[in-house]
Amino acid sequence: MALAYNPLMSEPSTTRDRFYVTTPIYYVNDRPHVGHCYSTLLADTVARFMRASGRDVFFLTGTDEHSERVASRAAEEGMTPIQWADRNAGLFKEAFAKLGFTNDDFIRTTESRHKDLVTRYVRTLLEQGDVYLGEYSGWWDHSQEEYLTETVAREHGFKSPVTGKDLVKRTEKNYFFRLARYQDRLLRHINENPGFIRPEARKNEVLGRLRDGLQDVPVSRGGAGDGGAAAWGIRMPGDEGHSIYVWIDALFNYLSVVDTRERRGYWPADVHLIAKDILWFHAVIWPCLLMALGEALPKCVYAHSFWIREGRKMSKSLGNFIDMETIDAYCARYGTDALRWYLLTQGPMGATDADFSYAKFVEVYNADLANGIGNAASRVVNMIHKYFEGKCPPPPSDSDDNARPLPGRARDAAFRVSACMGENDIGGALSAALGLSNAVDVFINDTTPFKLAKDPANMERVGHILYDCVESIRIASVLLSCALPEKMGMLLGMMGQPVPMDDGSFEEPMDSLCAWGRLNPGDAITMGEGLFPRADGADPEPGAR
Ligand code: ME8
Repeated sequence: MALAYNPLMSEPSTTRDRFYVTTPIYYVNDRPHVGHCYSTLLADTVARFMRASGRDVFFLTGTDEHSERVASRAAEEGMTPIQWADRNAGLFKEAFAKLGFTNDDFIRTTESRHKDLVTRYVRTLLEQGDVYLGEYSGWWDHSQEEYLTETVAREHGFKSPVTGKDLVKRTEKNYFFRLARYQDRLLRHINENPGFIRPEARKNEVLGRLRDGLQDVPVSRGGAGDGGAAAWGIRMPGDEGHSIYVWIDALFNYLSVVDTRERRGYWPADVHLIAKDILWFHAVIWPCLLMALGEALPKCVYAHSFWIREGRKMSKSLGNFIDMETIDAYCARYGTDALRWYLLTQGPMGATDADFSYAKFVEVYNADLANGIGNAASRVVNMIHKYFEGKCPPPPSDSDDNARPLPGRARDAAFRVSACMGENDIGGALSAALGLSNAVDVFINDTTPFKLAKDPANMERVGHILYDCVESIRIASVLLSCALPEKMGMLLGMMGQPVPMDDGSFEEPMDSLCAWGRLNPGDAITMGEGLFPRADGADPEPGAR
């Protein structure tokens, strides 16, 4: 097929192993909220970790702009669609920049670099006969901009399964993609690649629906004489009366952005991070489109669940979204890292929804951060100041000594963090990293250096204990830096160690940073401010109105 990238031209040189992570591109009909921030945070954390591990990372997010709802909202606001899209895309960019996200690009589907390639992909599909003109009649879910089959519509009482709004019976002359043609190949791919759709529950859901068989799907809009919608969208090649259906346009972003000479090597994506609401498009329609174009398939589609609020779905009508004002208020009071930690460790990765709760936030903040890594670090640094004038004491000679549990714990933690991250198990990775700092606390309680130090004859032993502690804190900080970049950067700085750069990478790959014994006797360990001051749950919720 005619791709923008010409493989005969010289390959851009990069010898590092590539890693490509994406988020959904978000509709610009509305403002960003915690759900959008969450998916993008997951991608940011994975991207930072992979960069720190020495991978050549490309992290993509962006906005999906050719939606009918953008055109209608813009009209309500007395703006043109692009004015409305500009305004809201700006809000997404601003929100993501404030949260320190390290996306390498931000695609807006109204940009010509995307539109030109989408036109080219669809033209190829038309020329190959994978897209054809036909007539479609189905149940249109206006709130989700998708057609539902008769069975699904009936199952949900002819209401949108997502928003509960009425479905409308609609007939259109449309261009169709021959989805049915790819059913067997898709099924084989899912069965042969157990990691393709994650988590397991979502894979089973897709397999269940595939048992009903696939029907061809419309890929254009406008055949119903719906001039307004067709006018806001990418033209169907060779047919001015139709525009390309917003979902097809949007899915292609993952490919169009890297379909350039410099970036081609990033394809296929390592992981598309999405939520369960858009699983079908990503796990079924997208891979079939890619197969039709002769492209490699993404290695993993990971669909997390939803953030909910007090047990209820967040929605505009309930007005219970955790919006950017609330997010900003949490960050202002506790720091961005604290919010990152709460979302990452308590969020809806896996198959169950997660409730956003202030009480839980305070509990987790105090347990993991204030009394966890924060307290372990300050205990160790304070003792090094009290007993060793702020200089790293000498280590014992044998790191395999059975009385020294920490070197082994640090090795295991580094291994587990890496293994979990490779499986998109961010929660598992962070709990392994935090486990190392908890092990420091336990070791201090067991060995009681503060008691031993009362007798000057014990100072060598106290030094040995504190060496293992500070070295473990150093390694835990490296491992936690993808989740807590600011605070772990401060902590590493206090130990005179390399700090993560703005994109999360270090000057050296993580493997060598996590090797035991980088701190040398005599290295200055400075006292910093408390990293995570205790939170008081009696304070009103940040941003409460
Ligand atoms: O669906 N909890 O855009 P969208 C967790 N443009 N994540 C949530 C969430 C919640 N309560 N609400 C939203 C679209 N999200 C299309 C995508 S991709 C080619 C096109 C996140 O603005 C989650 O990632 O409705 C979900 O999949 C996405 O926002 C939907 O964003």
